[in-house]
Amino acid sequence: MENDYRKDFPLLKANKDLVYIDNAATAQRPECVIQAEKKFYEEENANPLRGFYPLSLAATDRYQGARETVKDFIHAKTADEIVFTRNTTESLNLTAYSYGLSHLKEGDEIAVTIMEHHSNLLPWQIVARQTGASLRFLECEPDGTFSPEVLKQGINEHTKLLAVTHVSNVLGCVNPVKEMASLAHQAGAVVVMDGAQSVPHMPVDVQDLDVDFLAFSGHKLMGPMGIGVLYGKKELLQEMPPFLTGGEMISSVSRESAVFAQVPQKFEAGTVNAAGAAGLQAAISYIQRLGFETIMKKEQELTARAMEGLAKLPYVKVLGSPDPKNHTGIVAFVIEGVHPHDVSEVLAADGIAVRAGHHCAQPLLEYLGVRNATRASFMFYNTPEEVDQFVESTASVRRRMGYGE
Ligand code: 7TS
Repeated sequence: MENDYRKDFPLLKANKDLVYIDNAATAQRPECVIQAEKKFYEEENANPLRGFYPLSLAATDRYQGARETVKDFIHAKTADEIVFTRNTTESLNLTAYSYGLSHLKEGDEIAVTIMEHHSNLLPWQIVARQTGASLRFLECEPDGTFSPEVLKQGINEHTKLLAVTHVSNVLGCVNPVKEMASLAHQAGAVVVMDGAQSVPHMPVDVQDLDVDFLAFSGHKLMGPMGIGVLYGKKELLQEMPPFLTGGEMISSVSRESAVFAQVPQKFEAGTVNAAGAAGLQAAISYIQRLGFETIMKKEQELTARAMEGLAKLPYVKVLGSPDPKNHTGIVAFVIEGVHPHDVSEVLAADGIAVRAGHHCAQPLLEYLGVRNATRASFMFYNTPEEVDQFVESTASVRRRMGYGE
C-alpha cells in the first residue's frame, strides 16, 4: 500500500484485500470517529438539553460543541444556523415541508437541475403538487455544464426557489453554485444546495457561495450514520414553521397551542442523536487534520488514474466530462452490452465494491439516454494499486461475460 491512511480505518485494516470504491454511497469511518461515539456513551451519556445534573450538562456540551464545529467547518455565521437531522434526505425534506409549503404558491416556479438526486427532487415535487407551483428543469450538457441560456431562462422572475446539487453523484461535476445563487437572488428566489457529495471532499463556505440552505450527511464524510446537517440562514429559519413537533422544540405548551423554541431547537424535536454529533465532530476534526488540499490532491490523482485506464477500453463510456479535472472522485460508466449489475458482480468477485443502478438520479440517466450505470467513487484513502485493480477487473468484464474481448 502506497499510503498509510488505511491504518486509520479499522474496517480497511481488517480487510486488506478489499477495494472499497463505493465512497459516494457511504465512506468508511476512522478509528477516532468510532471512539468518539463510544466515549459519548461511556462517559457523557444522558439526554442532552434536558437535565441540570452534571452528566446531562456534559452531554449538552458535547452536542452543542459539535454544532460549533460544524458551524466553523462550513463557515456559517452562528451555530444557531446549524440544525442536526438524520441525513441529507431529512434536511431537504425539512426545508421543503417547512419553507416550501409555507412560501410557495400557484404560479411560482421551483428550478431544479436535471442532475438532482431524488432527495432533492421528490420533496419539491410534493411542494409543487400541494401549492400549485411548478417545477422547471435546468438541463445540463452531457458533460454536466449549464449553458448561460439555460440558466437565464430557467431562473426567471417566477422562480421562488432553486434546488441545486453542488456535486452530482453520477457525473461528479462541481456546479457553479455561486453564480447560480447570484442569479437566483437577483430573481428573488432562495437557494437550496445539496452538499452530500461536496462537503466531504472540498471546502464549502456557505457565506461565500451565498446559499440559503445547505444539506449534507455525516456518513459520507466519515461520520456516523444517522446524523445529518441542515444549514439555513438564521432569518429564514426563524420565520419558518416547525417540521416535526413534540418534545424539546417548545418553550411552552397549553392545552390548545404551543410557543416554539428558538432556532435551531425548533427543528430538533425529540431526543437528539448526540453520539452521532460527537462522531461527526471527530470526523470533521480528522478532515481538518488532513486538510482539504491533501484530500483533493489525492482524490484527483486517483480519479485521473482511473479515467486514463478506462479511456483505453473502447467499449467503456464514462458519463460526464472526459476530463478528470471535472470529476470529483466520482466516475460512473457503462460497458457496451453488459448490464451494470453484471459489471458490479464481476468486480465484486475480484473484491471490488462499486455501486450499480440508477443512483437515485433517474431523470438524469433518462436524459442522458442510459438506464443504469456502474459507479466507482474514490476517497483519499484509496491507493493507486486499488485503482489499477479496478481498471484491470473492468477490462476483463466483457471477456468474462463471454464477449471474447
Ligand atoms: N444527495 C446526493 C447528491 C447524494 O449523493 C445522496 C446519496 C443523497 C442526497 C442522499 O443522502 P442520504 O445520506 O440522505 O441518503 N447518494 C447515494 C449514492 O450516490 N449512492 O448511495 C447513496
